[in-house]
Formats: sequence, C-alpha cells, structure tokens
Amino acid sequence: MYREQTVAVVIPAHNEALLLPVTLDGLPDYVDYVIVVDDASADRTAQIARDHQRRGVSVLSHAANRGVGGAIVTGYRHALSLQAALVVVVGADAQMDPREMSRLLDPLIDGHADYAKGDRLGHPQLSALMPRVRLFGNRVLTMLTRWSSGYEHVRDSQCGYTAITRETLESIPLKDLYPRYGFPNDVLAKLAELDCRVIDCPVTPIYGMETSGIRINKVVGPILWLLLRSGLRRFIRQRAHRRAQNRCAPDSRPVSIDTDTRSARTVS
Ligand SMILES: Nc1nc2c(ncn2[C@@H]2O[C@H](COP(=O)(O)OP(=O)(O)OP(=O)(O)O)[C@@H](O)[C@H]2O)c(=O)[nH]1
Ligand SMILES: [Mg+2]
Repeated sequence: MYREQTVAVVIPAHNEALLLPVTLDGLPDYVDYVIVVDDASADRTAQIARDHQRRGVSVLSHAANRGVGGAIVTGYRHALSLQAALVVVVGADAQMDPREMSRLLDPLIDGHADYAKGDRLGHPQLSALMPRVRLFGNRVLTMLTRWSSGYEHVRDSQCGYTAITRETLESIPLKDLYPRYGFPNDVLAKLAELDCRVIDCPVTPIYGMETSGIRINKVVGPILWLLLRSGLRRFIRQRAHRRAQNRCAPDSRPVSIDTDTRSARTVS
C-alpha cells in the first residue's frame, strides 16, 4: 500500500525477456499487485514473469498480439477486478525509473488530479538523454495532442508512465481505446471528454539497451488520423455545448424600461 491506498502496476510486455526482470526487480515494495500482460511474445517473457519471486505478480497472456494499448487495457481490467485504488502503467523495457512512481501517485491521493502522467521533456539533461528523432516526434505529437484533447498544459504526450484512480478508470470506455501506439493520445482524448483532471509529473528519460517496437513510418499515419478524429470530435462537442448554452442562458444584456409604455427592451 502507498499512503493507505492499494496500488496495482500494469506491465505490457512484448518480447521483453531481457529487461522484464530488471523492471520487476525495481518495483517499490509498496506495490500490492503486479499485472504482467504478455502480448503474445515469441520469447520467454511469460515464463520469466511466472517464475519471478515477487509477491502479488499475475501473468496474463494474449494468444495473439493486440498492441501495447490492447495489453494495457487487459491489465486495467484485471486491476479493476482486484479493486486496486490506483493503477500505474510501467513499460517492461526498464525505461521508467520505479523510484519516481510516488511522483505520479501523490497528486492522485492528494486529490489534485484524476490521471497523472510522466513528463520527460522538462528534464535538465533532456537533449543528452533522449534521441533527437524521438524528441522531435514527441514535440510535434505533444502540440497536436494539446489541440486534439484541449489539454493545453500537457507535455510529453507519448510518455507511457502513468497513474489513474480507480473511479476514473471505471468511467473511461476501455473497449473503445486505440490498441496500438496512439494509446496515450487516445486516453487523453477520452479523459478530456469526461472533464478529468490531468497532471504532468517530472520523470527521467531513460534510453539504454532496450529495442523499441516503434516503426516510425508505420505509426505516424495512424496516430495523426487518431489526433485529427479526436480534434474534430472536440470541435463538434464544443459547438453543441455553445448552442445549448445560447438556447438556455437568460439574456444577460441590461434591460431598460420605458416608463411611458411599460415596455422593456434590451440594451445592446
Ligand atoms: N512493440 C510492442 N510493444 C508492446 C506490444 N505490446 C506490449 N508492448 C510493450 O509496451 C512497452 C513499450 O513499447 P516500446 O516499443 O518500447 O515503446 P516505447 O517505450 O513507448 O517507445 P521508445 O521510446 O521508442 O522505447 C514495452 O514494455 C513493450 O514490451 C506490442 O505489440 N508491440
Ligand atoms: Mg521502449
């Protein structure tokens, strides 16, 4: 438990036999449940997770690959069934510092946010730690995600290190979430529809011996389409909202009464 709240950690894992043990070993003791979702790995990922000595580890395996978002949704569902109060997502490739998890959990427990996400872009050694191509792509996608979700304060839209409260998780339509690399962007869009509070928490960018599954030429198109769709939806929602307001709101312009005729007219 962390500050008297049960914490579940969801770990989406695809061919992570090398780094999954490092990830599991580093998890803080206060984590109550660890849910490893083996996304149809071709290596020993699932076996390594099953053999790990840590308490509270469950291993769920997909028979066919569903993508990182699909794996997280499977983990989220399991965490809800375990009644965890707070659910954190940590990649299996040891790119997230587990000691920084409390930075994500504190604002949720203190009631400052419903969803906390890592922000690597504020790190003082960012340009030394994050490859240039990643940094450029991240900045562009962050700008577009701000527009599409309306969360204008959000930074590092692609950071997968996140924490969410159970209540918020229960309110988002898990089955509709985009299952592949645009997952964090789609989660933000869904949270925005529900007016949830999102907070950025500083975390360290870590790039080491992991192999990224991101094929830039394959992922950019679908993510851009996803962002455009969310942005248009937001635009339509806002317009409908404004129309409804105009229909319901009493006319607030000052009224002048003509004392001779007793008629009222609005002053524009
Ligand atoms: N590539 C890939 N990763 C998956 C999949 N399902 C689950 N994952 C896991 O999702 C996590 C993130 O995947 P990465 O491909 O490293 O993406 P990333 O860490 O967001 O991006 P990089 O900064 O390029 O490393 C890892 O723990 C993967 O094992 C999948 O279908 N494909
Ligand atoms: Mg990675």
